[in-house]
Amino acid sequence: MSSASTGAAIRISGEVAAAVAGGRPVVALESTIFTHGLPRPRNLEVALEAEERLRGQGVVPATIGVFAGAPTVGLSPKQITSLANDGAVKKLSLRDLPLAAALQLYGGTTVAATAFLAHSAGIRVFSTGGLGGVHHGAATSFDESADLTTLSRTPIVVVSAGVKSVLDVAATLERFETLNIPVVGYRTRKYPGFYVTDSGFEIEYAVNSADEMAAICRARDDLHIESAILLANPIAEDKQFPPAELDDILARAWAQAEKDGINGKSTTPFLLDFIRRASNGRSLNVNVDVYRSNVSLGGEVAIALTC
Ligand code: PSU
Ligand code: MN
Repeated sequence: MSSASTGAAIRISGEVAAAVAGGRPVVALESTIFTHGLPRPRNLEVALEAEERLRGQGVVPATIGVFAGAPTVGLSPKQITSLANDGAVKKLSLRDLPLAAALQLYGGTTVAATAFLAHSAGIRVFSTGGLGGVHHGAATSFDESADLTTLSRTPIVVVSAGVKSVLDVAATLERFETLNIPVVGYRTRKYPGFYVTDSGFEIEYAVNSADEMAAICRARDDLHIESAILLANPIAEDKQFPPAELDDILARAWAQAEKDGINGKSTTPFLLDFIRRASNGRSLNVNVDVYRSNVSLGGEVAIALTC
């Protein structure tokens, strides 16, 4: 049986392809963070600033998303602008990529889809804000992000500030263990809670430098282990969201989500938006600070991997 090609190939920008081929540092960036995670117009500023930040470090940014059906590694500033301003753009996880390709859709890619595309393009480091994980009530709702299973078979380094406390952090850490996904703290053994410095859970290992992280990454590759390594980078204590206030907002966010019957891929954007509104936008500033710090650290790790 023969089959015609669908042409659903991954499109890699010339700049990213040349940097990967030349062994120069590249950091992948996701797009759901700016299509669904942050409100307009701040989303576009944050997306473009992340790229500039990396360039300032001598690192090539590779913002990843789906443009007119094409999974694209290294979106142009014009493409980023158009996705950031498009209210109808889709949130695309890994399972959605074939549908998006065949239907010529436009979308922001989640951590799962972005990690898959980055690794396919030969990129070794990916910076994001917070990872998806296990939602509260998952024992009955089965709501666990596809980020988890995808990262279990995608050998890349992912820099994040942990998972947001909107999630069940304890259950998420257990799933990392089951899925052979190591978690390494950056200068801490307290797992960060995205908006807050410390989620209240300990992790076993910490590194003090990007070089140490690069050594772990090389060892993983030498062993041909397929899973991602998570580098957990906490927000500075003086920049975190007040923890007690966050707990109160979260309780209200969950109650509202349940009342409104929110489920599936809408859950994470709903909760983030609720927190932003309930905090009069203060959570947004924390979100942006966290992301900037992860982007810079990802740049350092990418550089360390090329040395
Ligand atoms: N964390 C953020 N902002 C986001 C997300 C996570 O700080 O926008 C996005 C990421 O793209 C992540 C996705 O992969 O939410 C997880 O969605 P879900 O829970 O539906 O898998
Ligand atoms: Mn989900």
